[in-house]
Amino acid sequence: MDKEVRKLIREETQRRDDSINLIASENYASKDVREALGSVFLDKYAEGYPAERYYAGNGVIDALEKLAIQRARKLFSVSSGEWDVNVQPYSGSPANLAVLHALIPRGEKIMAMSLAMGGHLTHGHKASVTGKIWEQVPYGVDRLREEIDYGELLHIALVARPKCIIAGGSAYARKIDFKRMRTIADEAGSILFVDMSHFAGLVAGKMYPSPFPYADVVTTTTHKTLRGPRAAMIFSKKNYSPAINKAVFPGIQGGPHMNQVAAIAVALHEAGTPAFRKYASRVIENAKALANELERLGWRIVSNGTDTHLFLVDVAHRGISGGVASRELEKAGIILNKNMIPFDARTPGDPSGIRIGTPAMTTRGMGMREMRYIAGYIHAILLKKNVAETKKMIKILAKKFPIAR
Ligand code: DSN
Repeated sequence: MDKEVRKLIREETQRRDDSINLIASENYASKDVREALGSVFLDKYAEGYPAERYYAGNGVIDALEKLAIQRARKLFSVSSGEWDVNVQPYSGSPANLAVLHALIPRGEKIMAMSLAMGGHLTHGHKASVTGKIWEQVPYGVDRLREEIDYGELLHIALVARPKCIIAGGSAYARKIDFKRMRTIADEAGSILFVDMSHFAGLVAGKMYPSPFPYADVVTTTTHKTLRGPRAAMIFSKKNYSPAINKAVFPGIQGGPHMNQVAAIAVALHEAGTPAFRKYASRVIENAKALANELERLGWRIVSNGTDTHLFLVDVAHRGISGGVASRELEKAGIILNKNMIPFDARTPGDPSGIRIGTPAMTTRGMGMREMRYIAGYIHAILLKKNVAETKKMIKILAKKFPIAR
């Protein structure tokens, strides 16, 4: 293998082993998922869909894509009579773009949680192409509880009459009431589009409400709580799927990355096992334990806690910016990201919060006891107490929970 790249792989492996990863959107895929990614499927062109390819030699590829689709339906308990699945999106951003491109005429309104309140860039933020082609009608959380106010959402939807309403985001710690979102979408005459990227693994593990009984379209990345490869899927009701399939290919993408599709199939199988269900439950248990301990140590947790794998800490409440907090923690071996909190008085470049997630460390085998240690380490580093000693303890703890190879 190329010496320089091998050296970098070794360094990255070391960095990971030595640190505690609390990035809410990251996880560690299994050896089987990685093997599928590096398999022969990586260099085959397969533009088109099963039995309708533009290149020859795709018999096995067709079987692979159909297997991934069948496993996706099985995992989320959706029927082939009602739902189609597209497993070709390269990642979450093209998946979301494809849905909008397929279903929403240019210039129309899409209603979504604003990025600053916990939404996602590709839900119509002005810096994203989705915010340039479509007009975002933002919604957020209420000031007091920092949770979605469904009454306000209904009001916004009835005034704006958006073509679609997007549920889901990247920094919202509470359960989303999909049934109410459905009612609101129906009253406003909107499509209900759920982006479950963050919590898909929790849905698969039956630890979070399923959006499928209520949504028209569901997108998800496959590498977050679902613990698969960097890729995405789109589930759509039959009446929407022809347009969505065309939007993915040839609308936005060329040949699908069939090694990703193979790895998705592996991950979907893994996510259907009893062990994964236990994993999903522990992810949430760990997030709650970490949030509770931080709260006990005097840190303000946005929305007072979490129902999921992630939560936000308002570090500005103690006079520290999110940027400084994430930098200091990184130096000590705790990896997470700075994040805007609802109604943030600071800027996205250096916001008031940090986002903390437990999927990765739960995969490495940590439990609630370790979460309490980590809370103590975060507390010590941010308040500059026993920094040198704490750094050592962080490294020792991280090393006790190596990444499976
Ligand atoms: N960047 C991802 C996250 O961190 O939530 C979403 O795309």
